Amino acid sequence: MTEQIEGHGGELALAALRAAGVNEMFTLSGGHVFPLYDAAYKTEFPIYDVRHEQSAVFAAEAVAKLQRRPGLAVLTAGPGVTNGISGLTSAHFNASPVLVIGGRAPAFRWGSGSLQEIDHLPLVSPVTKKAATVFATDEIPAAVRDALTTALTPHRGPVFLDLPLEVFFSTGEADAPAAPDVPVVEYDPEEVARAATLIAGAVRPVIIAGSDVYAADAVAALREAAEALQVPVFTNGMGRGALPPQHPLAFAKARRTALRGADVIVVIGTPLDFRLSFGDFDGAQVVHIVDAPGQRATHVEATVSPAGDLRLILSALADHRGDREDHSGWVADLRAAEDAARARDAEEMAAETDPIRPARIYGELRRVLAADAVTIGDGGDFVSYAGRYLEPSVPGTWLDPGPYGCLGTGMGYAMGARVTYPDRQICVLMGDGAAGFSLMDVESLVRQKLPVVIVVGNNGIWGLEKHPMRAMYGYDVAADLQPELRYDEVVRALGGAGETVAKAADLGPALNRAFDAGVPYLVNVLTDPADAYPRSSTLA
Ligand SMILES: Cc1ncc(C[n+]2csc(CCOP(=O)(O)OP(=O)(O)O)c2C)c(N)n1
Ligand SMILES: [Mg+2]
Repeated sequence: MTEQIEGHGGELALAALRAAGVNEMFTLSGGHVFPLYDAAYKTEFPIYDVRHEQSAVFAAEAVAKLQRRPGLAVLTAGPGVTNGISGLTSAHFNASPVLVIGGRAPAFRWGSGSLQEIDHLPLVSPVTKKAATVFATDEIPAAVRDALTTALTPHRGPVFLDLPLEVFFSTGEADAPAAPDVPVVEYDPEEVARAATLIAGAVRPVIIAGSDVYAADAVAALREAAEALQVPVFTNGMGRGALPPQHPLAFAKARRTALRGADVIVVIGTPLDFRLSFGDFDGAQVVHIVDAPGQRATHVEATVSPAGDLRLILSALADHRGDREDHSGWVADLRAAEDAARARDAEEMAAETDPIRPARIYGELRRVLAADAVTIGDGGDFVSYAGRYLEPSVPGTWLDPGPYGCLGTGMGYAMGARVTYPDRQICVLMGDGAAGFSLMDVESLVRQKLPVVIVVGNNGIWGLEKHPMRAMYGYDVAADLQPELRYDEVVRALGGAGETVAKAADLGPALNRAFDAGVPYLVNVLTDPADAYPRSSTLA
């Protein structure tokens, strides 16, 4: 007979969460969710609390992204849940297995006007894989397990459950929950064979690998496939670092040359979206390898689009034994373009300008960041530069907001990263505009002894908007911030530490102090407001 468990709704939910390998919750207090706190408190399950619900969801998302297991945010009914919606939406775009458990006004008097009474489901359904209300206490463990199974099944994504007050606080019993049993998405070997033949027969093939490759734990298989077929690899999102920068097939800076010159472009584990010119590559054939059939592009037709478990598909590509074109000339051409771009970047990263340009900050950061440091980007131009100048060499160390591009991930992602890696360097690269969304959560980090380093590129403007608006209209509005604002003093007031840096020569020592501080530390770098990240169009 299956073992039975008994307890209130919080205890039953926690049993299922533990069984699924969830190790912590991120939350902001609300009476509707007290039973989960009670269950956690009594069994020493870690609770991390924040100052805005979106930070709780972003923290859960960072855990999910980095650890490839469910991240949990617990949000109170009504405004708690609605404040979490940008986080849920980001998780939706990033295919992150996040579970949000919401409180909910009592079901027995629904419609009578209880405090914070709103039906969350219509609000969260469009941005979750599954959203449901659990109406019986006994059903909570099965509902949690089902939700987590859905979240973890490729194509992954967030899920939402809410529990009416009386369901949460009542006592029930259920079978002891088991871990989710995540199905393997089977691929069509025929399609993979066609893809392999196309890539092997290409003269100038290119691979672009994205976040789902890391999420599927397919990094080693990617490397094997690239090596077997001798294809240069570019990465984005959580795919960054999949091949170390020294690898002969690892490329970052020759992307434009590669995409213009390629005859076959293999896009793996990332959508054919605006970051990849919507899959339109001037006549090159496209192989789009996705983790589930629903991820195949509908706006553009790939030559072949295998769908299924990415590790298995990439291993099958690595095993391809047919004829192969010699790609060495193509790889050498790209290497020359890469080296030339690298030399230009090196100059910019060493530039002695006054005011400081963002490139120099990254030049200095590269000296102090350890290989396994987690870097987090939250901002506009300042983060575009981070993407260009920082080169992750360990997979799963780069957290950008993803294609939804939501500002405000910074402190939440930092919290999730610190909880994941108590001993690594965690470094948030933040625009001064972005800082406004989450800096108050430095208080949460200080209080819960979660030190991180925050480097603010302080140009006194919403740079990524101001420059394009000026270019478009000849003037700009709503794009200025207070120049030279002391964000470091904000962090000090919240119990952390920091300093302002105005001269390039002072950057290195400041960063060293920051990583040695042992408390949240903000390095407020005054940068040149005239500096604009070179891009052809921001609205494409
Ligand atoms: C929540 C949210 N609001 C607005 C935007 C639009 N937006 C994108 S980048 C940007 C400017 C960011 O400014 P800052 O963080 O100071 O970085 P900078 O570009 O100045 O380096 C804005 C407002 C967004 N992406 N997300
Ligand atoms: Mg700015």
